[in-house]
Amino acid sequence: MIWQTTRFQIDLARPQVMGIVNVTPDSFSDGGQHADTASACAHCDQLLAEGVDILDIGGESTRPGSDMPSLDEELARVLPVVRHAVTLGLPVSVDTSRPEVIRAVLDVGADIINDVRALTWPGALEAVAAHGRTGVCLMHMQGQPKTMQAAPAYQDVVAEVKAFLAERLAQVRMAGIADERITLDPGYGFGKLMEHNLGLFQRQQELLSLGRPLLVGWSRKGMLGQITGRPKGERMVASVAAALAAITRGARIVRVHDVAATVDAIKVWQAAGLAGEPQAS
Ligand code: 7PJ
Repeated sequence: MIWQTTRFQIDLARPQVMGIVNVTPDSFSDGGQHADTASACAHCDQLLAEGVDILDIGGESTRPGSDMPSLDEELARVLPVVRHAVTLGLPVSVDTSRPEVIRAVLDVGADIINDVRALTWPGALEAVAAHGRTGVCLMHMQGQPKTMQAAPAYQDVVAEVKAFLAERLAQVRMAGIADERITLDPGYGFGKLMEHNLGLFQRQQELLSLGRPLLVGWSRKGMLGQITGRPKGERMVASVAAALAAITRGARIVRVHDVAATVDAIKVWQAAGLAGEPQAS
């Protein structure tokens, strides 16, 4: 399978490492250490040196309980970093839900829109559809970041996530976005308790029957803290293990903070024959 993006056709025969570049003062996992443009750009360079396949730049913290920045603030955070990242010769994804931000970053050459709200905000779908090749990741979330962990509830988490992604996939196709541009994400930690995350993870392969590659993010998330008892700064090993488990369960792109470690782990997984093309179950 390939993932069509603005400038690159990403070959998913090998699992791809998407490296996280947060440009937020309140980001979930790195305490806002890349909040200024220069350090975020330097972080892009660092991840490139570590072997990252795709950069994912975000200016809105979507950690549980967080507020949205203003549009101007989000643009001021993201645009200069995207301008730098597109000079590095690898696909650049931008984590945003706002149509104005989508248009602005596509105008400066971004390759992928990664939307935790699956292009549900008015105008977002049209902004992506207006570009003929831009890639998109559609993620499931129950609720909104501000309140999503207050009382997540599901009858059948796998069925509900799958139905949501199927519905978004249909809408996105109807807007004229070709299948090869689309990846799907179950949205671990987004309006999900431990039991929901684990239930979804155990049956992750069922999502492959939607026919699109899966992108997943476990990196440093709360559930890994619950499992290991470790604070955010000490979750690298847990995050690498989760990334490998996700690949084994059919994910083709893993969104991570710890790029060098994940790249090494995937090389071993591949050499061992454990990272082959996934099968739907
Ligand atoms: C995800 C994301 C994820 C996708 C964030 C964090 C919270 N985008 N953006 N999937 N998580 N596609 O990094 O912990 O899981 S922000």
